[in-house]
Amino acid sequence: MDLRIGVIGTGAIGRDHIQRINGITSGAKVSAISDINSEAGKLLASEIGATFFAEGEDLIASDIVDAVLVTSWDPTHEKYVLEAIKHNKYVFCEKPLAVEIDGCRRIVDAEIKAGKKLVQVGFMRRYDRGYEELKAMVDSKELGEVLMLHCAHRNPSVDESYDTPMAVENTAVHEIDVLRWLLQEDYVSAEVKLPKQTSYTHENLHDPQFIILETESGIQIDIEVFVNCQFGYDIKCAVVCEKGEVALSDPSYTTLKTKGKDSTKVSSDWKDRFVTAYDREFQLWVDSVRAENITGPSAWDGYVASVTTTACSKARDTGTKVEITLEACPDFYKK
Ligand code: NAI
Ligand code: NAD
Ligand code: ISE
Repeated sequence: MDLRIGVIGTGAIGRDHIQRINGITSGAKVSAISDINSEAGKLLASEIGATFFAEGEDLIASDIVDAVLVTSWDPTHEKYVLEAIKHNKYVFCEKPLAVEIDGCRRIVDAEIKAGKKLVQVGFMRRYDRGYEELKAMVDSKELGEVLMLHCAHRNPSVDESYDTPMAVENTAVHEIDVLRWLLQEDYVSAEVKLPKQTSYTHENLHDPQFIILETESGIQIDIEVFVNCQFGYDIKCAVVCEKGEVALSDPSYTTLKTKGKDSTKVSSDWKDRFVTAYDREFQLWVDSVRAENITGPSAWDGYVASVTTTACSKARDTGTKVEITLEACPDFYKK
């Protein structure tokens, strides 16, 4: 029987994941949905033949839901993840796991108390072929030791609800997770520079921002976050090593030669740029839930990301270099 998934939050990414689960993923179907906007939620439920729940908590408790997907706004993630753990149900939570360190810690503690890995966080870049190739190269040591990384995370534009802290907490959080996975090292310090601003930003958003992280072995990482870059969705990661450099290339199926020019398309958004990564992420999540052995980014990874984003936010607000101190990873997450 298919795994019956209940989805909380049916906005941009919730709808995208629903289509993925029902159309692409094998072994799963969306059985229930919930959204704070009940009119839109009910309409979607009738279109896909799912049951609508006005309250996320009722969806989680329902016996037509085997596993939960949380794709609602960031501040709502924690309560739904904790509720799913309470009901001993597997839960996939879009990033960030919670908006504050304490919230992530409550989830880690609840999961350890439940005695079973139930939580996976939506850090889909670990499933992107480009990052996988970077990791294989780094692990092989063919280019010697890693010394520096130069990264960029550019979105074409954001709306007025996107503010200064979100550049770190909602956007750079992807680099923060995937680079730690790539290097297998934690961070020891963070700095954030606020360069000259683009005229395309708004009052509550300093755009762009420039983040500098240092890892345990001294690797220096710079990340440009520029969310009103206008020209497209552009992700860069160049790993500089002792004997060479390995970098992501822009995924593209074709190039166009015309009128004296040779050009390739730039992705328009995250849905397009990471489509294959999301597809793989969901297939592997469903397979691992069915096998009762979760292998993807854990609640601990969500917690470490939050410790790091909090340090970045402090660095930005104080204009200083902020040290990052992490307690030892619990044995529960080393299994
Ligand atoms: P959105 O604003 O398009 O959708 C959020 C939906 O959640 C809305 O339909 C809203 O009505 C609903 N909602 C909010 N609070 C709710 C509640 N308490 N109960 C039920 N429904 C509720 O936002 P978007 O872009 O879909 O982002 C959702 C989440 O996904 C965010 O946490 C974001 O960080 C994450 N995300 C992750 C991406 C990735 O690449 N992994 C890409 C885009 C978003
Ligand atoms: P969105 O605003 O389009 O959708 C959010 C939806 O959640 C809305 O429909 C809203 O009505 C609903 N909602 C909010 N609070 C709710 C609640 N308490 N109960 C039920 N529904 C609720 O946002 P989005 O762009 O889809 O982002 C959603 C989440 O996904 C965010 O946490 C975001 O960080 C994450 N996200 C991740 C990626 C990624 O690349 N992994 C990409 C986009 C978004
Ligand atoms: C969004 O929530 C995502 O997760 C996207 O991957 C990211 O590029 C974007 O900046 C976020 O707002």
